[in-house]
Amino acid sequence: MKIGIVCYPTFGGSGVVATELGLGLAHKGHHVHFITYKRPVRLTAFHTNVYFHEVRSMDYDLFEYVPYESSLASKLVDVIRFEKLDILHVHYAIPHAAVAFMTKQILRAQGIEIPVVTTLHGTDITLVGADASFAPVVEFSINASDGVTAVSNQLRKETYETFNIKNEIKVIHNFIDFTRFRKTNKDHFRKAIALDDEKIMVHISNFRMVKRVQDVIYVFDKIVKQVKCKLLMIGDGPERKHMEELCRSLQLCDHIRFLGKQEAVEEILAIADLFIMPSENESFGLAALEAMACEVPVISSNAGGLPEVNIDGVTGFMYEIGDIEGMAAGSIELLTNEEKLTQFRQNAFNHAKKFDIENILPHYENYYYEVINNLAVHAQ
Ligand code: GMT
Repeated sequence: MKIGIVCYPTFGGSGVVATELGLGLAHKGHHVHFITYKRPVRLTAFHTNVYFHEVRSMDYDLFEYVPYESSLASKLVDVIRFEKLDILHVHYAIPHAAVAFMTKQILRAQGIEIPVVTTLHGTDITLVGADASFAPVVEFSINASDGVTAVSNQLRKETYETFNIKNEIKVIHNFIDFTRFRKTNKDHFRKAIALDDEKIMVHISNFRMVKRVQDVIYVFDKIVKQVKCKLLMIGDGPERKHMEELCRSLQLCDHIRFLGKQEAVEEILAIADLFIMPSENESFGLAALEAMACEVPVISSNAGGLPEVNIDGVTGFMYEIGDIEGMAAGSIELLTNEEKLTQFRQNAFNHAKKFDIENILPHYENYYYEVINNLAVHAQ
């Protein structure tokens, strides 16, 4: 197949999933065209069958906001026509599903029918999409897609609860590439970060409010009073400055390191003993799955789709949102019981295996064929 993929090219989960999916499909022989405003962060090396089309918007004094949607639609029309794409897969509904609709209409006027699949990732429904400034467009463009997928059962449910959706939404869980995410020996790195008798906790996020990063710090404040431990904070975003101030006021600076955005997160996960994700909302929690693939158990909230990833009492522990006492107690329990920690590490890895890209990728491939065939049948 010739597949077009539209996504955010940033460190965010939706862009990561879109890129890994495209690379996996290319590896299986499909031709994959990424169309976005910047090279996706995980699209680093040259790959046969992978193409990147950069969307450029013309700047003009009149534009207070550059109309990226128009530039993206124009680029899509061009790539779909000339590369003869079979299907267009857009990740994150805003604005990509609406742009896909516009593209579809323009191509239809030119006698070309392009099937569109929209994948819902989370905040495009739960946080941003539900806002009145986007909701009518999101609802319309989900209904106008030829196929719709959600990354968890919970996100599918919330989408039906939030909008008037007439389409069937198929759940295809996020996945992990075990050739990249696996436990490797990084002892030299561990020694540079922590003393031999210290444990290492890791948090990875975009430091937005929804991640409740302050809970990570408050939980760690309780842990460090009982366990020799370091905390690595990976990522960057609007809350980072506040979090650094909070660390200073709690006098935790000697124990916490902010490492900013990192590309090789698997190298950091390789030295971690515990991963923490106390989010207010999380449609899936890809960062938690990446940790589990590297044999790192997870302390998390029970928000959104997290119970589909982290199994309470097996791959880690799960608590109500904001339960700082509980999260600290669960962390201490694991960090002070080597036998239990080893068992949870193994359980985390075993559960992550269910999300192996090898198992999930065929679901997308089959779904593409189904959507293409349905459209062809209706066109007859
Ligand atoms: O977590 C974010 O804020 C980034 C966001 C994105 O769209 O890039 O992540 C969402 O999509 C990820 C990939 O499907 C999911 O693993 C995250 O759980 C989801 N984030 C939220 O629902 C808050």
